[in-house]
Amino acid sequence: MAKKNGRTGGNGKAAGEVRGSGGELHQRATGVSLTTNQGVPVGDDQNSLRVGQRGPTLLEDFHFLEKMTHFDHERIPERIVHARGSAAHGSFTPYKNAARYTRAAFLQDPKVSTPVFVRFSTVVGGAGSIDLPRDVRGFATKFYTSEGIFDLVGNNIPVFFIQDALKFPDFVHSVKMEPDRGFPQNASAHDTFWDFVSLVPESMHMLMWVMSDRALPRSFRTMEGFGVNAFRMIDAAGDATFVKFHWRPAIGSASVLWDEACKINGADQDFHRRDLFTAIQKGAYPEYELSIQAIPEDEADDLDFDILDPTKLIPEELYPLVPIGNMILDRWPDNFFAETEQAAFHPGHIVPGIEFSDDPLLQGRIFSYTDTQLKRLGGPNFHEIAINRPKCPMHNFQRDGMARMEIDRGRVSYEPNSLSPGGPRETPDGFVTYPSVVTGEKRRERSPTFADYYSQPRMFWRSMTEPEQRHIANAFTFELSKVETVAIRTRMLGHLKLIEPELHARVANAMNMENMADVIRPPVAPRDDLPASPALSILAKAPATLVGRKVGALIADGYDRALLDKLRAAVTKEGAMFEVVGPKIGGAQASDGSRIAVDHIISGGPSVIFDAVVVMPGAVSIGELVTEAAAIDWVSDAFTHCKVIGIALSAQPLLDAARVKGDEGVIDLAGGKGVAQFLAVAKEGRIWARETKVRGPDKKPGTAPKPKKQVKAHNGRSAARR
Ligand code: HDE
Repeated sequence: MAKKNGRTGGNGKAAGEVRGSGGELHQRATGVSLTTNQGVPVGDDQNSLRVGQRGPTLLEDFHFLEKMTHFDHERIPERIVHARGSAAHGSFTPYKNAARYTRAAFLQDPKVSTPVFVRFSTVVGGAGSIDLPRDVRGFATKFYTSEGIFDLVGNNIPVFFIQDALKFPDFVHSVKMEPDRGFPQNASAHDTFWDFVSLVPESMHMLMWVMSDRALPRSFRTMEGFGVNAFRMIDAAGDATFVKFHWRPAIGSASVLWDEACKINGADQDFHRRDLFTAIQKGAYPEYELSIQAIPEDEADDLDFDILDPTKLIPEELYPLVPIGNMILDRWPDNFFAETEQAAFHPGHIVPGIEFSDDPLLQGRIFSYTDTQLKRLGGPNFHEIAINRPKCPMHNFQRDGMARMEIDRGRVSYEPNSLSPGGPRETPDGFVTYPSVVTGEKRRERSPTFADYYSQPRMFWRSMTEPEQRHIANAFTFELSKVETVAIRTRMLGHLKLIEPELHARVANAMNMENMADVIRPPVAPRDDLPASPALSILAKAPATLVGRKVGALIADGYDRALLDKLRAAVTKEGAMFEVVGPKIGGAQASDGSRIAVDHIISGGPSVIFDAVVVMPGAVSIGELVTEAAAIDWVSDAFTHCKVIGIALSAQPLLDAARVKGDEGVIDLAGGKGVAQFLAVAKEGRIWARETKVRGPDKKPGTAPKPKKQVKAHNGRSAARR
């Protein structure tokens, strides 16, 4: 066969080009042979083996059979939940010795870091679905500790829908696409989901979270994480403490608005994946602090709610977070499939010093994850896949099975044995289960301590700032308006009435379904005395910062180059990213004659992908821009999404076309202090006062606190014992 390198010009042949027998153009020789998976050099990768030139293909074409079989199996079954995920490598370093709580080796020495692999995910949609549906996010961390793998398989919401693992298949079936029609993909706004949850009142607390801004994170980098279930930590003396795990993002939490999410999904359906990738690429490494809430075993019974009930949380104001260490994610996986897709997380992967509680959801999870891996990863050897392999020594007598990688040596594959003197043995300081005492009759019964379904949802509502309450009411309205069965809507209205009359009133009013709520009798009357927990609000504790955020500037011919340079420098100095948007990808010409390329064209970089924006077209191009729908949308979306907008004088006609009214968030960049003022206001986040003017009919003056102001907090641990 010819080995010459060929180049085409149009559809013709370049001079000296040689085609192979399949008509393909040959590439430059590399000295590396293409082989089969058995290492056999392949002579022809263009033509299958057939009888003559036009006859049937032969079954003996082992190269074809191998290649096609491999291809046919290139996709493994996606995860039944959490199918769409994005992951990164990094490391975890404890702040100090946590021996007070646990003997876990990776939590003892601040000089020793532990490698981690973190996978973030949506829950409901398939692997190719959008990044910004209204949904819970998974936050699963694999710690490769010196004593084995510890998987902290958490979510970005601290409670869950159900109390018993037996109900998980029902819950997931209800929220996934409906089986007869195959839609909706990745949306809870449909009848079967609301039918199920409205019949299962334990889901009310989680519904409040899922209807809140928590379900629309701005980025994986601005998302909290929670272990949800109670675990135990065991110290060197064998004493136990109940713990709840919390991750806090270093740059603070942030979310997007629903309308923004809908538009982002259109503009960039890989929004979160791209954001994580880009941040790591640019060295803006995502960072999270790991904390625990530590509840001594003898105090657990005095809590208002059962520590084993995963639909309840323990307010931080009662048991403050104890910071344990810091995690930095600094490396994108080399191969998405090999690592992100094949990663097998499991809440049952624990290390000495960390143990389970009897939470009935957690107990069921311990079975489900192994079972899932067997199916997804094809057999019992998934621990041998590179991403799942422990980074400490691993020896036992398990053998064989599908896709065994290890070539086990010797005649001994059992224990005890005397024929393998150097073989693995039990170690006295290995894992020994904490001897908690369990008594009782065998029963299928829920503990009455799990029965208060409405008090914590009410506490959650009362802990929100006014914009957050507005978003919750709007989300219920949106979702229930998508429910076709009226009886499901009226049932849900009955629950909302029990959670908080004000919430019910807003939703019923927005749906024009007042006085239609079902009467629902709660097994335990909702409490009215739980103090608000400000820690539950994103806005009440939002830091004033631009670190890790993204500012976009809309330019066009005639823009002010000096202003753009000044902005870029100032924004970058704040730790934010700066991107430029213009009518043509090749760039725009500044008033001083210089030209820079832009990062996005206007329709390709809509303002929804930025946290704050600048509108600075030139006088010469403004006439064209005001007739360009994408440019008008760019500005009007930024305004209705309550973003801070910096403007150059030349922008006014475009602002008029976008019907932007001046307010405290529309900032004139002219003058020496313009840029500094823009940054100062942008750090504060969105202009919430604008929201009720441009969106949302259901704002009612209520008792809700304002963002940034302290709401009435728990007044100490004694509150737990009332
Ligand atoms: Fe999971 N969950 N889950 N889950 N879960 C899975 O395991 C399950 C629950 C969570 O990035 C599955 O490998 C049951 C709570 C995350 O790969 C499956 C119950 C929390 C991920 C499974 C729960 C989670 C999963 C599907 C109720 C937060 C993705 C694929 C009893 C604390 C991990 C897989 C990754 C994945 C079962 C409830 C978090 C089916 C039975 C509560 C982050 O085994």
